[in-house]
Amino acid sequence: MRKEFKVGKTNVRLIRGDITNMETDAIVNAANSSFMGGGGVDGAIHRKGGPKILEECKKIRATEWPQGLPTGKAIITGAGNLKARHVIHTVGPVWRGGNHREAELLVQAYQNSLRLAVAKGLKTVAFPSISTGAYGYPVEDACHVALEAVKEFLEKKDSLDEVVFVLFSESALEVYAAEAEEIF
Ligand code: AR6
Repeated sequence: MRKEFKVGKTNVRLIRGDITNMETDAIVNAANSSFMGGGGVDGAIHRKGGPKILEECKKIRATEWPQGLPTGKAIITGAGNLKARHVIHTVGPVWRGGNHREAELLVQAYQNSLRLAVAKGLKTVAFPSISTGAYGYPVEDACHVALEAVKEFLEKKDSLDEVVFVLFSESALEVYAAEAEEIF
């Protein structure tokens, strides 16, 4: 199955891996609204990236988002000890059956992350499968929303070189790859 696609000038790639090993300009963190760390990808990023990331998050929390980061929004910090240059922290929706604006909020999480990357002049961005772990979004539904959101964004803005989806399991990679064949 194909794992590489093109939208305008931008490559969209699907790989299996650990997002903390990526050397992209930014990796995206599937955070929660406190953006003070947690489990899953969030835990892995803060563990491996070291305390600098949390320090920056605390400053942004104190100044810009004292009530926490709303679902669908994104912020950017450095990446501490990681090989990536930046971490974009976004909050995906908690799955509550599908009739609570989950899809719309998941689109916002992807597109606001990409918007921030473009605004900072970044060229390569890696995403995990947002919301499909602790937040319970079924991966078959989430991958459709994620790939459509990225495609829609890239059709309007062509300044990124590459968007990579880093899937943690072979099964998630297969689900994403099958859906990508339909979408791209
Ligand atoms: N690299 C790539 N993907 C990963 C990694 C990794 N190192 N680790 C896990 N995944 P989750 P969510 C996959 O739970 O559902 C946190 O506690 C994982 O298999 O990390 O958006 C936050 O603080 C799954 O497919 O994020 C929030 O409270 C996907 O990443 C909450 O979880 C997302 O799983 C956010 O939940």
